[in-house]
Amino acid sequence: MLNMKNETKDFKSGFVAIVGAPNVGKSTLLNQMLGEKISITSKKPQTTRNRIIGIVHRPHSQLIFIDTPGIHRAERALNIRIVDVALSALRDVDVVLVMIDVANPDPDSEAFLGKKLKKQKQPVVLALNKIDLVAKRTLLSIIDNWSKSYAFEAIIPVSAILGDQIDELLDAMEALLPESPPLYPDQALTDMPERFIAGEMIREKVFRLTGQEIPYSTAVTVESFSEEKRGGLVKIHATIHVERASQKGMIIGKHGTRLKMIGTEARKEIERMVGTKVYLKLFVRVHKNWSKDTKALRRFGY
Ligand SMILES: Nc1nc2c(ncn2[C@@H]2O[C@H](COP(=O)(O)OP(=O)(O)OP(=O)(O)O)[C@@H](O)[C@H]2O)c(=O)[nH]1
Ligand SMILES: [Mg+2]
Repeated sequence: MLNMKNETKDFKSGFVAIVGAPNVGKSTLLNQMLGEKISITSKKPQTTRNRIIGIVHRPHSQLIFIDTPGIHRAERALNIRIVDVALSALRDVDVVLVMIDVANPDPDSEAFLGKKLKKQKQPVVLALNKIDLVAKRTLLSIIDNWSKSYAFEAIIPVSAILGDQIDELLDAMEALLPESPPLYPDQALTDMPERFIAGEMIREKVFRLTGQEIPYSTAVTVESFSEEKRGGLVKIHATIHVERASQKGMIIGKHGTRLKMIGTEARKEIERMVGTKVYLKLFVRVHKNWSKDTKALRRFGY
């Protein structure tokens, strides 16, 4: 007889969309739940631009998370596109996890998101993130306010960065999943190719190591990603696209120092992911006003 252990009634599996305003800590939470970094993070809003899938395996459940771009009122073609990505992730999931930042309320984005949620039929869990930054009394009044605003299935205060209350949050979401055999193989962490994550890691370093408008004018494409059969070296050629010649100069920096820093930091992070040495070659190109050009957006993966 077949072994049906994981395929019977006592197993749950399903999709959870993580949504919220920019910068609330959605990607930090995903990485914390996975115990691995697959989604890039930074202090600056609008870091995430695609749907990022991460799979959490528990003894009686499998939770498939979709990290999404921060939802905000968007104007540029790129931003309209990324908000669309976030909203469309809401469509086919079993549970919605809304996250807010208790230390930095964003009433405008929260109101915008609230309107969208009213149309949702799925159960919604609220994670109040960054509790490490506020006093307990403040937190209690925030919980009180939010509990009056919507019929959440659960409200869980967490610290994504410290990992506080993450199990409680997972328990709350697990309880809402449908009974189902696992939808992904046992060890699967994500379904995104390493090539894509490598490009994201390069983009993260640009977000972290440059200022002003540069991060928002940057896209990264990976031209080649090849693994040598012997020696286990991974060779990557990638291009950093910017919108103006002056931005190219800022990315490269004096005597190439900034580009070197971006390359070194990205390489170390990619090495951790692939578990072998990496050779990373970066190019910088100007593609005028790409973030306003829908054709270019598609070419760059948005
Ligand atoms: N103090 C504190 N900082 C946090 C916590 N969670 C995330 N952060 C920080 O908040 C910033 C934003 O985190 P991200 O995970 O990139 O936020 P995000 O919601 O994915 O942002 P977008 O992708 O831009 O929408 C980073 O600097 C994180 O280190 C937390 O629990 N406590
Ligand atoms: Mg993010």
